Amino acid sequence: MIRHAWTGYYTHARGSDELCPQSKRGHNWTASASMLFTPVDSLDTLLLAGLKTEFAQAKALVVDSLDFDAVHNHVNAFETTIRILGGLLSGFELDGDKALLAKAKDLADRMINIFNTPTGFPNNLAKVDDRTSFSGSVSLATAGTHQIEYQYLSDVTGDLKYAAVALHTFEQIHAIPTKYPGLAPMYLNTFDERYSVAGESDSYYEYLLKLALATHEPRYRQWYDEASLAIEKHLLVKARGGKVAYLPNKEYGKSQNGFHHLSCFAGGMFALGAVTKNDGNSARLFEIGAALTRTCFESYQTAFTKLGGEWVNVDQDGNLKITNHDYLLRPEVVESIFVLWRLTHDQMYRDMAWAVVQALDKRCKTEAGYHGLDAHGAPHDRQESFFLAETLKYLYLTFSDDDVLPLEQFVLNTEAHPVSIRGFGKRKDPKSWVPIPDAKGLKDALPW
Ligand code: DMJ
Repeated sequence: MIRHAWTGYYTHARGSDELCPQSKRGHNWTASASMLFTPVDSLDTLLLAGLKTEFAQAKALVVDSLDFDAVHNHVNAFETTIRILGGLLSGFELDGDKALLAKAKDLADRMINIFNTPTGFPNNLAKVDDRTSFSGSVSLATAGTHQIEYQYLSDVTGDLKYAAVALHTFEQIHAIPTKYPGLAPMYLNTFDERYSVAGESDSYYEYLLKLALATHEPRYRQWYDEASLAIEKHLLVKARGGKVAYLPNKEYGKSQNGFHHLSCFAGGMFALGAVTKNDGNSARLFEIGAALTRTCFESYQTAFTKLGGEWVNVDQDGNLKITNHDYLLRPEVVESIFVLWRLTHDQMYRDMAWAVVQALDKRCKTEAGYHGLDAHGAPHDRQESFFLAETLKYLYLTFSDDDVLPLEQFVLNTEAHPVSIRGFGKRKDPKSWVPIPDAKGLKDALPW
């Protein structure tokens, strides 16, 4: 499946951001130039899957053709960090080629001004050609999803400024007023009492946990622990005697009556958070992760395509009903299935993943790659770059031996790009770690 998706891109859309697998042409995110979203997002997947020829094709495109000076339109800073910066860094981590690190550093140097704002919350529209940026409303996810990448970049370059800008943002988020301590509101500059672990919020919580795991810094662990307990207390809804569990948004004190596909990553997050901390909450939080994962998979089983559903309603008896059937090749459900497989080795999770594999092949495969589905099960003519970065990687890893990518040694960013935990891989040597200052030290270390 990985080879088929890549070859379709390489044959019909080489040099573009993404493949349109029905019309067999390329699609770019901006009018001026491609940022090679698919090749960058695919590097580590091709490497982990042992597809050497395809990896060489992707890497040659990235090293020879990725030209940030040619991108004259504003790009989404969050997407650029998680997909392009994250993809370049994990390519460097796994392959070791310093050309990939040099590209990553160049990109971060072009983007770093997004953090130079009065609030410390980054602008979310950046121009990588002239290094300017601006912002509309700032969501929790767009502010709180740069920290893994920028902190890693500090450790592998020895330059504190990258960690300083992103971790200063974490301090600013942690300091804002909140109705529910432990949770941060969905939008940071228009405080309006909306709380979520789905779109616009999701990866902030993921990055608290993964930054704590990657750096062993106790304060991020404490913030994550507070957040996970607050999610349990204020957002989690259970039904059918606890068999069904889901995470609706809470807006002005009222929970929605269902969940978004994007919230389904949280099954894996809760389980990973629980096994990496041993206290009186761990067993309960692990079970929440397992229940969230089972519920998200059950939603797939209710779909006539056996896939997806952007939105799932849950009635009072805990019955699931997909009310938005669009399926965009998203990864969150197989992400949690993969993490639960790794942490339990319960065959049930491989069976779930296999059902998804079969549905993808039946419903989404074309001659040229894989497409998403619209609400009627008809093709949505786009092979999103996260299909190769995440969906296929999580499925591949679910059927691989654990040592292909040990979770004790790597954290995966929110686009499934692995970087080493301190003590392993490119961060093996403690002498190379750039010490992380306290809140005041981070402010003092800002490069402006
Ligand atoms: C991906 O780009 C990332 O997983 C992100 O965190 C959320 N949205 C998409 C996939 O659905």
